Amino acid sequence: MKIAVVGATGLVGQEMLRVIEQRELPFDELLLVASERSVGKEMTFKGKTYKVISMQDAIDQKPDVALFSAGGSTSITWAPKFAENGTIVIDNSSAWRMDPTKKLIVPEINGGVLRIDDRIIANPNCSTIQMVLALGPLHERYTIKRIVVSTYQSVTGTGKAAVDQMMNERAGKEGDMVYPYKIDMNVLPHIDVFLDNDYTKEEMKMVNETKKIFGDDTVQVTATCVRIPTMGGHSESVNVEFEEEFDVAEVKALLSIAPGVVLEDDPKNNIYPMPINSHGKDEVFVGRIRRDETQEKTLNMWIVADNLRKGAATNAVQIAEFMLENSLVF
Ligand code: 2RA
Repeated sequence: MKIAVVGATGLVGQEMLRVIEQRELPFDELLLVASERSVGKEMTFKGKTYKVISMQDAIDQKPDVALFSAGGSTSITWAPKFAENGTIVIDNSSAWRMDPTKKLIVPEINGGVLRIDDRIIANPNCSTIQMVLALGPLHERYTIKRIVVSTYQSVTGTGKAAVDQMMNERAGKEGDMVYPYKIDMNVLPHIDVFLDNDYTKEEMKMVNETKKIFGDDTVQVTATCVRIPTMGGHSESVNVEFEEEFDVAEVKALLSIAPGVVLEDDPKNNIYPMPINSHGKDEVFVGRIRRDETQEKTLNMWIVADNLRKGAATNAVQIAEFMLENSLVF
């Protein structure tokens, strides 16, 4: 199988390469693709040196699968060109996520909708992926009525320049400002741009993508997405109301066997998920599970995952794995 990683020089692109290596995604040939300014740059992968090539060169080599993390406008322009050539594009940008003709996939939740003729497949937003992975089994068992989620998102979600801003501020150094305000020793209730309804694009991604992945428009979601000065992953405080009554012990039992989920829930011994522990891991960590004592059929929980791993690179590679395992790549 010939694989292309498009956006190979970016934070997520480099994480995709790490995940490909660690999960031993089988390939015969690897193409590293980036913007014109990076063409010719050398990168080492599994002890072999590769030269970064251009989009058109990659298209001409007809990769079987192209893992994209190059931004929405680049994907809009180039993904169809790869797809027309027979390449399966798995795109990490928001460009195709709400396109009714494209699938939005978390393999453990809705991988079964994938078909052999799918050519552009959308990878959901990181904050959506970790939430639906944890809530999927509970939706199946108790039917979710409403989700209220507050997120605490790592600066790595913005990219390297944001990490640099935080670290410069922490070191008392001057540097470029990615955010409208200081991020270190601060929090910003502002991720992506504000829309006419006074929610941010990030918050509406969680609303709309959750419905699409669950295939259920009746699931009501409201979100507040916050940037915090941390690395290692995104954290989410989730309040979820079900149609049916539940038993907390059964909820924990369901989560303890849910694919891709790790239960870390022993508050009496200070055991709960934290981004410092999720960093570099592919699982979604769930804890602080407790009944909402103010409302019937309602649960509180805490969900943490590395936004560059399961939130982006790993989920994209797992979509490729799913396609391979189910003979959907030819
Ligand atoms: C963020 N989810 O955290 C967005 C994009 N990665 O900034």
